[in-house]
Amino acid sequence: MVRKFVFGEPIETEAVIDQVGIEVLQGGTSFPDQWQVVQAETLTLTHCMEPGERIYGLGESMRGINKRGFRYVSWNTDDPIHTEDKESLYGAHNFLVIQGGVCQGLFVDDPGRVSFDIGFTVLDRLEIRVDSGSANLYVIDGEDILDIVRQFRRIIGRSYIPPLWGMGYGQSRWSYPDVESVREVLRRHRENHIPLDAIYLDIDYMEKYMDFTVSEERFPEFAVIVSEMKQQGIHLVPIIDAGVKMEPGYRTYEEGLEKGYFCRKEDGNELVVGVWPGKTHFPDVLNPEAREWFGNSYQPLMDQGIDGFWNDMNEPAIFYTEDRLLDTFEQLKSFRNTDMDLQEFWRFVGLGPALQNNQEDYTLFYHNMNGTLVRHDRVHNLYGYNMTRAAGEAFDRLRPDQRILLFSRSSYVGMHRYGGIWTGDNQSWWSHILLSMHQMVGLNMCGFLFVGSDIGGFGSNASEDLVIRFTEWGLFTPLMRNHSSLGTVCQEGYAFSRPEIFAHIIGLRYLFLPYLYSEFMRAALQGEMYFYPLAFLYPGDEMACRVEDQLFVGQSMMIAPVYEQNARGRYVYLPEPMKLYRFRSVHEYDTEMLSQGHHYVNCELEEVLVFVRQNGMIPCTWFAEGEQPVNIDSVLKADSLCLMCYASEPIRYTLYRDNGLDKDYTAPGKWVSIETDEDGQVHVSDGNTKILHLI
Ligand code: MIG
Repeated sequence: MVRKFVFGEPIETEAVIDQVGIEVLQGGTSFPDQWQVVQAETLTLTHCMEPGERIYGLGESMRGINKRGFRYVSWNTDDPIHTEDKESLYGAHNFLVIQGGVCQGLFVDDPGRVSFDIGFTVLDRLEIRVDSGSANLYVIDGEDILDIVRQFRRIIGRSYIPPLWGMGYGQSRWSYPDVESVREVLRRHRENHIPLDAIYLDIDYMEKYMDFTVSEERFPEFAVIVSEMKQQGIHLVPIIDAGVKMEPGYRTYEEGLEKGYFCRKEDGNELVVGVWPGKTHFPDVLNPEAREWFGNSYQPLMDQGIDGFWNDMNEPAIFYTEDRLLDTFEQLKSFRNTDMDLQEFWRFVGLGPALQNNQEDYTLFYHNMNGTLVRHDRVHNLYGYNMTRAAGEAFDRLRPDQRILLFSRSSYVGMHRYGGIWTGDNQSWWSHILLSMHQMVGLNMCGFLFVGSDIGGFGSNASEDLVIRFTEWGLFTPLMRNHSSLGTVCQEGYAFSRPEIFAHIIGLRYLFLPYLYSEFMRAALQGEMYFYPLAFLYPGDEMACRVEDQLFVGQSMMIAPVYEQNARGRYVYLPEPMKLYRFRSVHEYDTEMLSQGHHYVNCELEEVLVFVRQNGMIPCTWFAEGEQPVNIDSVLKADSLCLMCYASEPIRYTLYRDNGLDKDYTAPGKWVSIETDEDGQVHVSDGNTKILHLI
């Protein structure tokens, strides 16, 4: 049951799109009594948490899967240092579920600043503060957490589905700045038998960082390059930044200016922001007309054969504004006659850093929302969402039958309908493998299924073993992309001493893909999770509820990645007996039966652990002896499957199979039923699929 409580004068975010069956109530009245509500200038909700209550959700945020014990602030921020004290990252996902005493979901739909103090200031107190004082609060009651998630997902609409090649392995780097370096990335992957489907183009492919342009010098005849890559099974995926360069003669700039589609200040002038291209304007993607226009700007690249994009800097990130810079010059003057005391010193050195993402800058400009001017800080968390929506809606208009790859850095609930996200600038730190595992759960809960983190870590120098372990986790994330920053060591699989390890473990992605894709589609079409924490599947098992470093991928497969330096194994907890597969390549593995309870399992650097649940079945691509996957075609062309199974009785699995390109997701014939009978024989409902082996 979903109830909507309206407080103050909420802003319509279009996060919730299906209002059918939702009871609408005015704020305050009959609000569930486990909450205390205070409505003054801000709106505050307080709940006293029982010792056994766990709080799940909040999408992309720091810390554990159970969010108890910290304060989180929804305020989309470009902050590349994800240490555990950070309250805000790139997204605002104000959905949480209380599990334990009560079982209740709550979505705080407000695009301004919202904070969640979950036992941080006071151990057992959960306090939610909505700064604007207005919000639509959706309260969801259900049988259990999965039921609540399903109801929430129904009202926010179906998740974005990428083309299947977008679930292949992608290699990225800031930057592969010219066609030669792109060709080399491809060549070295193929030489080392590391499968690859996509190469990402970071900002240097553009002409002077101007969106929708391509450098003639570094990528001459771009369309020819794109098609040359396609012929070799590679998709090029360019980045698009939020800021549009102020450059006379540049079409996007001239058009946006002429039509009044850029964000303006109170004085009517466009806000001038310094980002990568120098002086830029922000397209007003909250204005439906401007959004349509900005979306159409992707077309020229699509006409050159591009079928995937990633949207960056859309918090929106501000290096500095013209206004702040002038103000800083003024303040600098006051240091002329300084007596050089320490207060002065701190004030002085603080002037530079205060330029970046300055909160005041977010109060300087306005959005035209259906004729009403709304100051940016009131709707800050909607920017990345609507930039990506601009693209997503344009793709639906321009290429109605084709799936286009799309993911974004910044987001809000609702953006999950248009694209996926990556978790931004993580670091080559061991702790960030675990962080990524934690983030996936909260993200899945609010519909973000096509998600992943920069494999190997974006910032800092990566070591070979770290990238290997990171990849062993990343091969289960729907978006599987290795990406790293300018100025750090190269971290492509071939850049290290043992490229064969990368070939083997990345190959496993293509081995498991029939199952991973199927679970992805089930999650998208039925409002399910893709990654489940153990607590969601075994809520009655107290020990299972405590586990935060193992996840289920779908309901048949449990994973327990190794995320510690020098570890050659780890402890796992099994809520029920399982069959462990320890993989070294698509051909090499051993198995072990494990009982319910705690175990220490070995896992060498080049090994990947997969646990199959009782009566679970995991359909995999069948690779003949000596055959190694090259790209997604190796999966699509294979008409045979092998099954990882753990069953003592007949079992059944429904597998989603299609060409990975069309958008008629629910057309008949896409779900294939695979059954085993009493004699261990396998039956498939679709004549084209052969099952070769039970493994
Ligand atoms: O200010 O385009 O998160 O993935 O490589 C940095 C350069 C801008 C931030 C993105 C990162 C990307 C980088 N960008």
